[in-house]
Amino acid sequence: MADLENYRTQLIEHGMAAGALKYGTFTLKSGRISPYFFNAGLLASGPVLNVLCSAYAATIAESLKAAEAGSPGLPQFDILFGPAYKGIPFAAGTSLLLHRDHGIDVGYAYDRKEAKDHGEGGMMVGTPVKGKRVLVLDDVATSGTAIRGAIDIVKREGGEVVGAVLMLDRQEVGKEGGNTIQEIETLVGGSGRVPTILKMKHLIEWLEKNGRSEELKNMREYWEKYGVKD
Ligand code: OMP
Repeated sequence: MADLENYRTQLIEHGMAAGALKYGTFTLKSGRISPYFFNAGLLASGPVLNVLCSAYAATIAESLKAAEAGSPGLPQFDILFGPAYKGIPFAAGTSLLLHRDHGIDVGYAYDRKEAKDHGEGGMMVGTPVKGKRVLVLDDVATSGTAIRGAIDIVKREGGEVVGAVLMLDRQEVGKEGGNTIQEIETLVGGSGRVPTILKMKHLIEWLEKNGRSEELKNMREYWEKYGVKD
């Protein structure tokens, strides 16, 4: 737990230093106008990938342990699926660290944006997901459209999606008008099945600690409009 808290702070600070986490005015995929944006595609150096994938691996390991102890959490799984493009290096790095740091051995897989019509062909690369228990790994959830798309890809390929892990839960209202994460949890089997490294509340806590009052004001206003309580 202490490790995870440490990773959260590092991820926020590395994210800001890399220009991945920005404060300003941004139009989101869902059309919402947001005072911040986290572009995981800019988490693209050895040190920052180390922080991010270590955080994904610790989040997954902790959630598996919770479920083993009878609390809500992730069930055992066989394959980590990272949707193209941003999810590809993250799923590969996380499967490596699950093995090295946690003794958890799983395959990894990702999709192609365009089907390959020669050689092995098809839409998927990596460990075949057909008939396997799959954990979907994605970057950010706002209204839940992107993560639903990734889940659909795995299902279409015959995999059983048993959960999802996210870098950032923006803690917003979902497509069905409820809590996005709860909506996705229902889709993949229930409570505790969508652990996340960071939540919007962690970003707010960091801004509070660091006296960033202008950003805080905008974040709180946005939260009033689109935020959901835990
Ligand atoms: P939903 O599909 O609405 O959940 O939005 C999540 C997707 O939006 C992510 O997969 C990103 O493509 C993008 N996004 C970010 O990357 N970072 C953000 O802070 C916000 C969004 C967004 O557009 O909502």
